[in-house]
Amino acid sequence: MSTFYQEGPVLGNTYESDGFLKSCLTRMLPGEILREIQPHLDHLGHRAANDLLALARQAETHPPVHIPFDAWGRRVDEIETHPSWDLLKRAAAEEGLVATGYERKYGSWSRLYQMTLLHLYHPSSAVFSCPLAMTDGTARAIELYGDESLKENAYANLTSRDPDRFWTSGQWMTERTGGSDVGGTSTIARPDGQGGFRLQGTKWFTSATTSEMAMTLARIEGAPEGSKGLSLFYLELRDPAGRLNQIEVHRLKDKLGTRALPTAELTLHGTPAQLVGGEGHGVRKIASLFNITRVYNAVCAVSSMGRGLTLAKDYARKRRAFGKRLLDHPLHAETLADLETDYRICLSLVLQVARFLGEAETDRQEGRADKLLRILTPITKLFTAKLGVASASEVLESFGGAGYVEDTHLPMLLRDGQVLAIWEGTTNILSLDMLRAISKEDALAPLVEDARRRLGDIDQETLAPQATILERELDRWLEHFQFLAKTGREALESQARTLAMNLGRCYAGILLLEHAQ
Ligand code: MFK
Ligand code: FAD
Repeated sequence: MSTFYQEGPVLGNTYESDGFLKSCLTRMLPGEILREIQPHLDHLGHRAANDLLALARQAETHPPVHIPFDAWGRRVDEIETHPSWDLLKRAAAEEGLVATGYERKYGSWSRLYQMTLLHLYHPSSAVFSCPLAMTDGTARAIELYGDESLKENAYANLTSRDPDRFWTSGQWMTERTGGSDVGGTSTIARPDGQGGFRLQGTKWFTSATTSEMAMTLARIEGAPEGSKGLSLFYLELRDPAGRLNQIEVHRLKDKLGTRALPTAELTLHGTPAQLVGGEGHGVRKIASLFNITRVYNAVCAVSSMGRGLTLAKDYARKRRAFGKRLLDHPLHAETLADLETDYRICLSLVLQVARFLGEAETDRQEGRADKLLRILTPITKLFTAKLGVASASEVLESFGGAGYVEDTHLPMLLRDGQVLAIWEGTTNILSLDMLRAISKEDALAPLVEDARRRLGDIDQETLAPQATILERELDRWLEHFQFLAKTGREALESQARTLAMNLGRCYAGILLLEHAQ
């Protein structure tokens, strides 16, 4: 009888062990800021491999439960989550996952710091990063469109570091008629006669349904059809006594992944709500929210890639086949090297987007960062999500059969990775959003200029061949785009995904080359 038992992969401090992340931050951040924030990154990297990881595993194995009625038949619609889910929320507040982006202690660098925290937190969070994303996006929407009372109350709670005060927010856009085509929203808002509104309608996907508040879209009675007739609303889920505010929860979704995250179908039966940013143009206003969640989505996709890669590399040092370690087989080593390249390409891209986000919000570049962020957000979201799914699949395969077995916690990487390409805008919808950013915001020229400037700055002695390849790729991309644009809208739309993926790969390649010098 064999006495052999395979050693599994072991996770160490996820900041300390990520040499590429550290070298990117050293390159991008002013030295004094990096010195100041490094202990925090190190601390969170430690937690990600220890207590947070344990909490995330508990939350995954104890998914939320919907309790429609109490013992006496009263409708209560409780959603019970495991205590570990609540502890992940407390940890997020204590570590300033949202607050860091709004305190702006490091000015335009604050977002890069915050997104690095998210990068460390997400893979050990059982996707508590989802409510955090919507919380952050909501804080931004309130900052831009909210009145003083929203800023003093909801905003202060959403950006708090105090776990007893910290609120999370939902983002309720999707109805049964369509999550992409939100213009078909049929939720109606009726004035309540006291300056507020009452909402009536059904929302088909509402994640983080245990949040304290949500931002949603509804049509004020009599407003025109289509998306411009929609308005943006703020609502609180519960009254002061803790009862749901005329919200009926039908059921929780039975999902492929994100199992700890409660995602409900619900109906608003006259739920009190407050108009945000005036009547109409709700989609344009809620875009300030979903453009933030799309950045979160990208950071989380990349951080999961990093987690899978770390585990696969550790395992390849421990597992033996045909007389040597997996790592010593040239083909397995090459497979891991490809995963590493994809991780580095994607990490370079998301860190740069975080940088542009910080610049755009602190407005140091007179609109330049705004345009770069506008076009790079959909590209980065779709590109990292697609590479993330492919990477997770390869990571599972690199463990052989163990990668397919639930108690290794590896299948979760693939199940949770898949959703990142669906929610917050599918790949096609984001490809079309890239076209929208080009046609409406004139955002292509600044991106091409930025790419050419970076190529021009690359060290010609050592990296000239790679720079030339990328320059040609960029030229070819522009030719392709101009040809399609001349051919007509249908041709351009049909190729939008190819265009977005290729531009993402080319720009990210340029960023990676910059890091290589
Ligand atoms: C762990 C990871 C964290 C992530 C957590 C996620 C959890 C939440 C899960 C969710 O999925 S929440 C729901 C997410 N839903 C979406 O993202 C919707 C996807 N569909 C789209 O994005 C459609 O393209 C869109 C709804 C925007 C189409 O709407 P329209 O109204 O048919 O398009 P139109 O007329 O082009 O745009 C209306 C206005 O919005 C225009 O402005 P104007 O009023 O000034 O003309 C657009 O310019 C503006 N707009 C649209 N997209 C924009 C934008 N502005 C800025 N940025 C954008 N991306
Ligand atoms: P559809 O819009 O019907 O799309 C179906 C397919 O058609 C997609 O492949 C899409 O790319 C394609 N398509 C659509 N239009 C076009 C076009 N013009 N050109 C080319 N292709 C097109 N939503 C919320 O509002 N709040 C939440 O909290 C939330 N949580 C979610 C949690 C999970 C786990 C999941 C899976 C979804 C969640 N969603 C949430 C919903 C999510 O945002 C939508 O599922 C998503 O936006 C897609 O909408 P849909 O499902 O209606 O698909």
